[in-house]
Amino acid sequence: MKEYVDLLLINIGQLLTMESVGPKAGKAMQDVGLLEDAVVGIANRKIVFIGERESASGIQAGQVIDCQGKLVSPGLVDPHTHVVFGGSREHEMALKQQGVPYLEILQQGGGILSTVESTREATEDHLYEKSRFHLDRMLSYGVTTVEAKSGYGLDVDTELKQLKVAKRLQQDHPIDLVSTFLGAHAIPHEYKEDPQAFLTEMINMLDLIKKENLAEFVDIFTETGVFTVEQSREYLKKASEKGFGLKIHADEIDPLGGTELAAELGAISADHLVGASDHGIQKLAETGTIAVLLPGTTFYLGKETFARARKMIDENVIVALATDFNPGSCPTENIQLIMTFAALKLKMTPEEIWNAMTVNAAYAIGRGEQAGQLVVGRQADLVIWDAPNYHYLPYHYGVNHVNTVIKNGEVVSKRREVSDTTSLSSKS
Ligand code: IZC
Ligand code: ZN
Repeated sequence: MKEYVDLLLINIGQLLTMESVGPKAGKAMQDVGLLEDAVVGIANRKIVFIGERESASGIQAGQVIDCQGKLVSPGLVDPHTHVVFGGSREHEMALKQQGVPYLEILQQGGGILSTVESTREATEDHLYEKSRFHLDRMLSYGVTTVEAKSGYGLDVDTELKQLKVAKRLQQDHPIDLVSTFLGAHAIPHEYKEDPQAFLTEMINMLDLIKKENLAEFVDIFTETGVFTVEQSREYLKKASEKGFGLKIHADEIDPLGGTELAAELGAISADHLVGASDHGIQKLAETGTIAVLLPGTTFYLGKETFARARKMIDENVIVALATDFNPGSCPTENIQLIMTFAALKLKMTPEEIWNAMTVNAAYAIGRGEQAGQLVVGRQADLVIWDAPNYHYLPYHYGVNHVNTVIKNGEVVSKRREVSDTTSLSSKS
């Protein structure tokens, strides 16, 4: 234990350490590593001790934060976002209200292709500023690590422009960004008659992306009218040979078998999974490919049926949750809202939800050893919540419960002075 720390958090009502030796499946997702009446010491941007109230006695601190009995957790991890994009798609709301399906809007040249047009037109600096704005908002909601996909260029120059924006933000913004190349997000109009040639063009970018260290993962939208399972297999195999980790937008709308493909190829994650088959779920459990569920999207697409999270957890699939923040199917940076959807629509318990947005989310983007847990020696990414306990967040919905966000040991977002929230609930 150190005698001097830069920052000392005292009087933590509930501390979720989320301590774990790996990603969690099944019953292990019920454990949140809860400590009550805890303290946390931070020095040189890292966590140097975690303990009970008494363990802070005699410690000198540069700054002390009295958490007044509040909940403290690791910074949240959002493992699936499309945060870098031009324009917006509010004009599609009327179409949605008329019942025009998402994939039909895309077939008509709207949807993703409308965002592609705006992103192609935007300068790199404009995209940078706009993405920064969205990231600031994510940080304000308690997110300290984010995955960011490209996929609104669908041509070499614009895809590179998006990836460069993500790289600059990784350097400049407090949030840690993990970059994914989603060049295979839709078929651009200039390749409408020859999707294979388009995929070849995207494959041909991979060496440069690797050389410039612009992405760690490669993703594809395996969906009716976009890319088939066979095209996806061939494409992802090439990406894997070039050393990229794999992700798939799998069985989001139609059950094509992207889930099985993700397991077959050893993808790090299979995302969406609303239409995942029993067999696909079993394969995820066997291979350890992480299920990243995105209930905010299912809600926003107006669907009745959500991903079968209960079955997945019962069958020992590793489940993570994300916003899917994007301008079409889930325009929200509010990951806390996703907690409520996960509770009410996926029937996940509060403990499972916290694991799915910390430990498991970090492993879903290759950051399991850096983020998602409060353990001595790790980077100090923490959130102090205006909440008396961890059950409170999924329950009290639609608002921002963040009091203070600490990223790498520094206070980066703070709402207001700590006030007494223990009176919000009879359970303190
Ligand atoms: O812009 O509509 N599903 N890709 C696959 C998306 C949604 C993002 C979008
Ligand atoms: Zn997505």
